[in-house]
Amino acid sequence: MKDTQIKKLIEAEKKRQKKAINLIASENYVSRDVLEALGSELTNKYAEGYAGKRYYGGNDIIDKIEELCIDRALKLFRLDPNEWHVNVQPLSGSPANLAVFTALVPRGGVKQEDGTTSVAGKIMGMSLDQGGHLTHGQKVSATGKFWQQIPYGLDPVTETINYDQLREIAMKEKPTIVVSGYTAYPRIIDWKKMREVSDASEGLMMVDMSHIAGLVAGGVYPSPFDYADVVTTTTHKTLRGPRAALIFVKKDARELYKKIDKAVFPGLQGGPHANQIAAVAVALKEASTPAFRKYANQVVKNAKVLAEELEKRGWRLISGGTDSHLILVDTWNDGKKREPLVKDAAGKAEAGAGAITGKEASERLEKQGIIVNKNAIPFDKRPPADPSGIRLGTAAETTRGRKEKDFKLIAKKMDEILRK
Ligand code: DSN
Repeated sequence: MKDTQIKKLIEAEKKRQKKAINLIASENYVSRDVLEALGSELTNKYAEGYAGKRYYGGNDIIDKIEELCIDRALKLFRLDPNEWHVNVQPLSGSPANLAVFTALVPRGGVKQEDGTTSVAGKIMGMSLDQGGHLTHGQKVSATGKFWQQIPYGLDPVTETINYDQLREIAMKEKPTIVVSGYTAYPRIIDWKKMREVSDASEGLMMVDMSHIAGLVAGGVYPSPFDYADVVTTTTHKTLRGPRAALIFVKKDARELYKKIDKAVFPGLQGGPHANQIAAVAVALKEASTPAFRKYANQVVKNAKVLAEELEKRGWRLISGGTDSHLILVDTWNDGKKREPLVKDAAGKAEAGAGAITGKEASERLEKQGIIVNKNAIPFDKRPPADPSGIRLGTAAETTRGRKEKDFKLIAKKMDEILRK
């Protein structure tokens, strides 16, 4: 590279990534093949439209790449192309979710043929502070400005989803769409029960499986495809691909997929990024191998060990543990030091873990080379910029070959850093 300034910064970031222990739950390390596809000449091509229906010439090869990506996406999640459609063009997760709502949820303030003005449809989504994502209808996101969010949260005692409560909200509010799949929820989601919630409102069921897509592909987390109408996912978290997103849509008489394709292009995007689509195709092929299944299995095993080892040392975990790659730790514990749980060799108890805010915890860990993100915990009394917890994930370090014994050491080190 001739641009020495950028080259130096890339080298510095490479070095940082190599040295750090990366516990950011939404990050991973892609293969050389994925990087090669991303950095290829495919970036030079404009391809507005869809395969076989482009607005520019010279797209025969790009068509083949997009079709291959579609084929691989459906195969990976064991979907029949007669029953499921997938759009592989979304640039990332937020535009993918925006495209779904643009296509399927009525907007307010639009003059109708009969002279009346339309009322905005409702998106039922988990609140941000309970583990939901910005694009599931939060006020600060376009999805909360153009549509009305009907928020839901967790049970305050179990810190898990109370499906009966959700059904009641859905029956009362009648949202157009109910969104599940979260950004900070460590447990298995009962898709069948989420279907019942959508049915209670006679609405659509959308799953944003961004965090867990690699686990679903690897067969270690239940698949939402038996129940959902629409499934979105980013491709760069547990799925271990480039930054991009996919929208899967059930194909039936409602023809929702036609509306969604139109919302992606020309609704919200221009030319798709062919290099990104090729890189997604590479990642999808990698994710269909036995090695990836083994990887996904190890991700969950590692998360369980990390959770157990932290809990053993007195750290409170939201919902008491994890079923996935993700752990949410209440480091603040309402400002109270916890009872000591670990005894040293002489039988003397160590100081109790906590209380430390999420911000301070993440800063302290970073200074010692462990990267996490501060995170709100359900019913957090602290502000989002300095919340009560941290979020951890095992996908990235498992890619680097770390196993249970390594995560035991990581937990020990984290405890030593945070306890001081
Ligand atoms: N930023 C991603 C996450 O960390 O979950 C979601 O957008």
